[in-house]
Order: sequence, then structure tokens, then C-alpha cells
Amino acid sequence: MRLYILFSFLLLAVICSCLVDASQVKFGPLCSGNSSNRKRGCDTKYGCGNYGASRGGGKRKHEGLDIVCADGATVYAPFDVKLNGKAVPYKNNNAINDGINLSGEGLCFKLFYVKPDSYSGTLKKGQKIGTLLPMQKVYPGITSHVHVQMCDKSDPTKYF
Ligand SMILES: *[C@@H]1O[C@H](CO)[C@@H](O)[C@H](O)[C@H]1NC(C)=O
Ligand SMILES: CC(=O)N[C@H]1CO[C@H](CO)[C@@H](O)[C@@H]1O
Repeated sequence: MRLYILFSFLLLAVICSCLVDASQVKFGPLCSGNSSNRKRGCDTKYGCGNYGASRGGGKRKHEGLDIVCADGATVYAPFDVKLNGKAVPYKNNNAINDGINLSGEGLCFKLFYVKPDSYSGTLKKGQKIGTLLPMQKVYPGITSHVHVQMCDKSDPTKYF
């Protein structure tokens, strides 16, 4: 009987910890000059910044969410994070093919088009991750941005 009660409590604790899950997490400011994490809308030439937006003439879908950020702007840790190494958007290298895999607040995600100061270690919320690479050189006229992509490719929009 006692064992049964203990087991019930344990089960309840596990269920509760799952309910207080990562969906409550909100990203703090990612980019200098835009404390509100403004989402990228649509460009005439390069499509839209929302998750699931069409890419490659409908052949692919946008697997992340774009947050407006100027070329050369400072990119900040949105909460306390661990740096898990380099993560790149393209197979073929170009001027903006850099980024970082991060984890924190129970989330695993990647930021693209950022030149990180370091690929390992930890940062506190608001500390500098790195600098936004020159997107205008590769996509002239685009709304420059940081691309936020969850490691499991789920929709990150609810965290913003
Ligand atoms: C990111 O890093 C984490 C922790 O090292 C790892 O488990 C995960 O596979 C990486 N994700 C991607 C998509 O690279
Ligand atoms: C980089 C960027 O988009 N900066 C913008 C941040 O927000 C202010 C106020 O809305 C704009 O003036 C900046 O252009």
C-alpha cells in the first residue's frame, strides 16, 4: 500500500514536470537594435520569414523563423545557453554560411547567419553570441535576419 502511494506520487511528479514544459519559454532579445524580436515579413524577391513559408518555388518549406537583424548587429543569448558547436545553413559555402547550435531552457535550437565569438562554452542571457554576417552581400535587398531553427525542426513561433 505504501509502495503504491509512493509510486502514485512519483508518477504525479513526472506528469507535473512535463506540464511545466518548454512551451512557456520566451526568447529574450536576439539582436541589438530590436529588443522586441520583430519577425521578418515578406520580401518581394526572397519570400517570407515565417515558419513553413515556401522555399525553392514551393519545393521546400522554411524550417525556421526569421527575426529581423541588421548586418553587423550584435546577436545576444536569448536566455542562459550552452554552445554546442557550429551549425551551417548551406552545403556550399558563402559569406553567411555560419551559425551555432545552442541549448537552454530545455530547448535545442540553431541560429544561422551569425558569426559566433565562440562555438563552445556557456553564456548568460543578454551576453554576446556573435555578429550577424553580411546578408546583403548574398541576398541584396533582403530583410536581414537571424534564422532560428529548432533542432527537431518543430515550429519555434510559440517561443516568441
Ligand atoms: C545540437 O547539439 C545537441 C547537443 O550537443 C545535439 O544533441 C544535437 O544533435 C545538435 N543538433 C543539431 C541539429 O545539430
Ligand atoms: C535591424 C532592425 O531591424 N532594426 C530596427 C529595430 O526596430 C527599430 C524600431 O522599430 C527600427 O527603426 C530599426 O530599423
